[in-house]
Amino acid sequence: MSSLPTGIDPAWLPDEVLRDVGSRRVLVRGEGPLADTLRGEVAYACRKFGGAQVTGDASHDLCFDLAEGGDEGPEGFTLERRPGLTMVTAADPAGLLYGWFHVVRLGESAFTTAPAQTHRPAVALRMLDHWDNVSVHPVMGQVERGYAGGSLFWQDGRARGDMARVRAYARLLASCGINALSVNNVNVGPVEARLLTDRIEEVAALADEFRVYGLRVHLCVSFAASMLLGGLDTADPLDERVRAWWREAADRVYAHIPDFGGFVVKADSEGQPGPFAYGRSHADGANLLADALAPHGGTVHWRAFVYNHRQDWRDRTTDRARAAFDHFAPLDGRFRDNAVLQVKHGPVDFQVREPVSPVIGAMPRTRVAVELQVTQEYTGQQRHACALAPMWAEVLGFRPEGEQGPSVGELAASGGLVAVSNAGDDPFWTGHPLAQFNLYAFGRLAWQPDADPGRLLDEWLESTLTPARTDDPERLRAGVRSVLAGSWATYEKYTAPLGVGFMVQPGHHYGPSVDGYEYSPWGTYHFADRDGVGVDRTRATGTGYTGQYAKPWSETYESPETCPDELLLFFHHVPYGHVLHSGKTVVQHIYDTHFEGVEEAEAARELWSSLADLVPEAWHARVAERYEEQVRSAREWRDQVNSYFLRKSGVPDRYGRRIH
Ligand code: GCV
Repeated sequence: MSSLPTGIDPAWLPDEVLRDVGSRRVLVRGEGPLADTLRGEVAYACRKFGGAQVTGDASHDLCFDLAEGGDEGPEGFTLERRPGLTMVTAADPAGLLYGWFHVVRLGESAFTTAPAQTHRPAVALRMLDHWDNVSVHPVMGQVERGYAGGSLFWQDGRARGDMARVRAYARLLASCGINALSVNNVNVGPVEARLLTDRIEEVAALADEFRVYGLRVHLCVSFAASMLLGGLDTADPLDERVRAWWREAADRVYAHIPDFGGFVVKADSEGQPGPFAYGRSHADGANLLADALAPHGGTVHWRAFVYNHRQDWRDRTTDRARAAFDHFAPLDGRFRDNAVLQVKHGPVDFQVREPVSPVIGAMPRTRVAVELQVTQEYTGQQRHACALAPMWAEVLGFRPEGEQGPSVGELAASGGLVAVSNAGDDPFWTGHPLAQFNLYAFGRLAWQPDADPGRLLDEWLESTLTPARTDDPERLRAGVRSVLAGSWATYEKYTAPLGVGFMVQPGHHYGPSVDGYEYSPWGTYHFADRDGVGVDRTRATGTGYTGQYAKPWSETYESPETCPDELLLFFHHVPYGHVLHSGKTVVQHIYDTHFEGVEEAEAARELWSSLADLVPEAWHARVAERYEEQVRSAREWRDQVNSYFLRKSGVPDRYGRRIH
């Protein structure tokens, strides 16, 4: 552990959080790279705060030790707090390292007497996907859907080589529980494809940095690599030459990176090549790569984001929400053990409100990973404050088979929890400093999917806004808590209503354009006319999508009487006068929430400005500037959405407020 590169925000690990552990006498037992990392952490903390790292039999008040026969399992640890001695024991050094970060979070209370507690990650694979391009993409830039500057790994077609920054990132990720990441975009361009072959050393150099904090590196690969890089005339997954090519490719990767995690693949999706070109199934495609990785212990993450992005908007029989289930559910049981189907949490595309994807509960014989989006593509692009932990907690707590069945968090244990990262080379890591919470919360929820998002917010506030950074931590934390806690709900209020989705400007997806995607080929429509709005996805009269759910949800969603208000327009086309469970009509709900959302954004901006004397200046200025933009944008959303529905419906606002 060394100091952070100058000018880089320490996020939730300012030195101050090491005070309570760094003033102790600390003993670390255990061998290997992760135990060495832990020793480096201890040495750094003790140097800063006057403690000592001791060896052998020397007296100590904090001890990290490997223990055989415990029930912690991989990466787990037991914490025992007795008078005068706090002990962390684990079956492996990774567990000790996670135990260290836990003790750091506890601070002084790690040294009070308490019953022993064992902590285990509920999900074995806790992964971040970087949509980073090696070369700057002409439309998408360096990081696709990135709102935090350039890539931490790549610049101008080359490895960036800023290893101090990469190491600091690895440390932040490990401290919140993340143990894997992919380092290039799922849309694999011709330059990026070569990371698999002649540029594998660049990936190996990153893997060296991440390994010391317990993270395994994965790579996105092109399904057509055997043609692009191997000179074959086919990528047919059943062709023996293709299979041999992938085996050799995997062997070469492992010769450079012995603990390589595996491949991530976007196939037959938004222009990426895939097995359909050869009349093969996605199980054939995934198994080809799984077989190549199997001898080395690697895994293929095969994305289920497969749909027709060249749809004719006039064609009412095609429903993008249905696509993943229609393609993949019939393949249940046909994937290898080291193939994981990676499913976006909602059926469309990371909207502010979607139902949970029916694929997640429909494939009991397939390992499923659930994919979330930490980067805020559709939730304000890190110009708006939008804390996503409450949304993710809802998703992870959803039970596809009703109360008796497993939750999404439990189902994800088979394949993992994965999220698209929001970090880049911005000095605050995440563009909007408050978006650091989203990164932190993802890691903590991946470790414990049923964690309370409010508690995670407090945890993050305590470690980020320490007394060294502010004169009044309590007031500051209370202020930031109040601007963040309801920020997802606020964002939802002033954007697309009642689960209908999109209404964003095409291409970059920022700001309102109610009909922006209405006559496009992307399959994202709201069907507003003079009488009503929403997508009929019922079995009775619509696309039949509700039938992809098990009971009780297939019934709950089928009827507007039982469908939850917040998802009404996702499942139903209803008249503007339809009365919600809240007692309001749909159109009045639209007007009210849009006025409220702007008022809430304005109130958050005022609250933030009242904290000016308490927040480090650079932080304050960056967030203040973002709140100006958030309020401007929220008003634009309000006025466009409200005007649109007033003009379509002719129904006036019952309170006579000005709608343009
Ligand atoms: C990486 C959405 C985004 C794309 C992204 C895609 C995906 O369509 O807008 O930028 O591509 O999802 O998840 O593959």
